[in-house]
Amino acid sequence: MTLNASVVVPALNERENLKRLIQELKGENVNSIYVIDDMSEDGTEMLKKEYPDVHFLIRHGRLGLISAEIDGMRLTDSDYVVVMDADLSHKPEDVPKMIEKAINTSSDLVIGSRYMESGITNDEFIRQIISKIANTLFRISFDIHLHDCTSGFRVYSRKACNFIGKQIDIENGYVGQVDIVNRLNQAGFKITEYPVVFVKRTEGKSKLKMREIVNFFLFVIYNKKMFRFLLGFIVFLIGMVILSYIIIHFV
Ligand SMILES: Nc1nc2c(ncn2[C@@H]2O[C@H](COP(=O)(O)OP(=O)(O)O)[C@@H](O)[C@H]2O)c(=O)[nH]1
Ligand SMILES: [Mg+2]
Repeated sequence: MTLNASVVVPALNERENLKRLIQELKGENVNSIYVIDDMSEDGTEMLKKEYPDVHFLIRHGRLGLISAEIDGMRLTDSDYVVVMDADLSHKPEDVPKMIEKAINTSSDLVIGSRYMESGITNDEFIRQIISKIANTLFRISFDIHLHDCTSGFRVYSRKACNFIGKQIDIENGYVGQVDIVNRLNQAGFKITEYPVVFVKRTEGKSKLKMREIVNFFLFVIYNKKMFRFLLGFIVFLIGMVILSYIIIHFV
């Protein structure tokens, strides 16, 4: 049975990865695949001829990861929209399982989670550390108790897509992933996770730049709760220093 679901794949210079991904996705019974390409220089556009049944949106210049995902959501009216990376880090075989989870639990967002029980990642050590710190800070700052809010492997319900499509000021870089989780959570949408196996890319390069990581930390720290947390921590440290001084000199 074909699932009433579309897959949206943001892609920037991922030609070889895309070929494999499209082949593998075709075995997973989704009803359409949308590739949102930001004028890649590696000939990704040529794949349009090779795969006439795949929809390609070629945008004019690098317009950003989250805007690519949202443009993809706007192009389809399927009940569910799966968003996944082009680099084969996200396994197509998890797609139907994540959709099933969305249906069975009436979730508006199912996050493919690397960090919940049974989730696995073989990503580079330093990337795992950054990703785990990012998730922990987000959890503390926004008080959202999920394991992997930075994951880009997701299933959205139509209702969630319509909601996201109307938001005009969502962060456009990688930090947009947590911005979306926060907005959906605040609006009362149901969010669950599904354990996935994340596989480190073997072809092409990551587009994650230092600037994106800094943006993420600024976003999390600017949130009032994190600001209060940091302020509390600094006051605590100053208090400890004063107390130690008093004990050493006067007691
Ligand atoms: N269309 C589009 N795709 C992007 C952009 N930035 C990243 N991507 C794609 O988004 C996905 C995730 O990016 P990736 O570099 O793998 O991020 P990482 O897994 O965090 O290293 C990949 O499919 C990229 O090709 C962008 O600005 N525009
Ligand atoms: Mg990747």
